[in-house]
Amino acid sequence: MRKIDEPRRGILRGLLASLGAAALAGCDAASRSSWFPKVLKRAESLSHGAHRLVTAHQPLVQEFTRADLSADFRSNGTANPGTDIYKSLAANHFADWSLRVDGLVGNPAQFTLAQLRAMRSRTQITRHDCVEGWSAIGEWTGVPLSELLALVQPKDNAKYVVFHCADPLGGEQSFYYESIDFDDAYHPQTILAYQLNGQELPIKNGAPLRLRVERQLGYKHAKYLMHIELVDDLARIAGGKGGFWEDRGYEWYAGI
Ligand SMILES: Nc1nc2c(c(=O)[nH]1)N[C@H]1C(S)=C(S)[C@@H](COP(=O)(O)O)O[C@H]1N2
Ligand SMILES: [Mo]
Repeated sequence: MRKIDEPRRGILRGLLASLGAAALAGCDAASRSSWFPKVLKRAESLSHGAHRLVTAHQPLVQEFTRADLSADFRSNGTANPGTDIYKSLAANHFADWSLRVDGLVGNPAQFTLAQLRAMRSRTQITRHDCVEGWSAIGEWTGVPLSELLALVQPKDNAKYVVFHCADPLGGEQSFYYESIDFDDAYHPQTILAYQLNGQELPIKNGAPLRLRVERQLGYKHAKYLMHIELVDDLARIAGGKGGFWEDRGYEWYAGI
């Protein structure tokens, strides 16, 4: 039988799980040899689907109860983007805001807040850890990033999800941005949050929409989302290191 290399074996395992053991039970050696190359071919074209299946079963980070909530979820970094565009969006309660999702996708799309709110939601009480030495526990509600990705259909060469934000933290042309890989993108606790502690997301915490990527440190949790871009390489974006703080020396991988 053909040798399978390690990364592909992981993908194949996910695919096999989805096909179900029953389908495999009746295979004799002869049929397996004609069936096997077909599965490999399909695994390649389905690599994001298979990846999603595998990643969806990764362990969750600890979740807390309402009794554990921090009295105030403090703001860090930008507390208000303050640009003319952001001010006019906020003045209209973000009714004119929409999230663009494009790049290496089969089906580029734009989502209004109302559309995001109508999608499947997840609520989670988690602890946020900032490298500056503080933590806070908050209850976040939002749409799983995996739901959005299923709609836009990532191309097989897409390797990272990049989050472009509304705040020019580094001066006029230097907007906050972040990026994650698909292990984090498909993780069940990775959501685009529009609520904090059951209320509309406050401006100080990233209104109208912010990323929660719970296995990562605070700076990965991009606030004030405007645009999500799927790419195969981070080198072409801003300073090339995958994030506003990464371009200034922080580690790209900030996870557990
Ligand atoms: N757009 C944007 N996202 C951001 C930041 C920022 O300044 N701008 N700061 C990051 C850092 S360092 C932390 S700790 C958290 C803070 O989130 P909070 O303001 O809700 O506490 O947001 C992260 N995401
Ligand atoms: Mo932070």
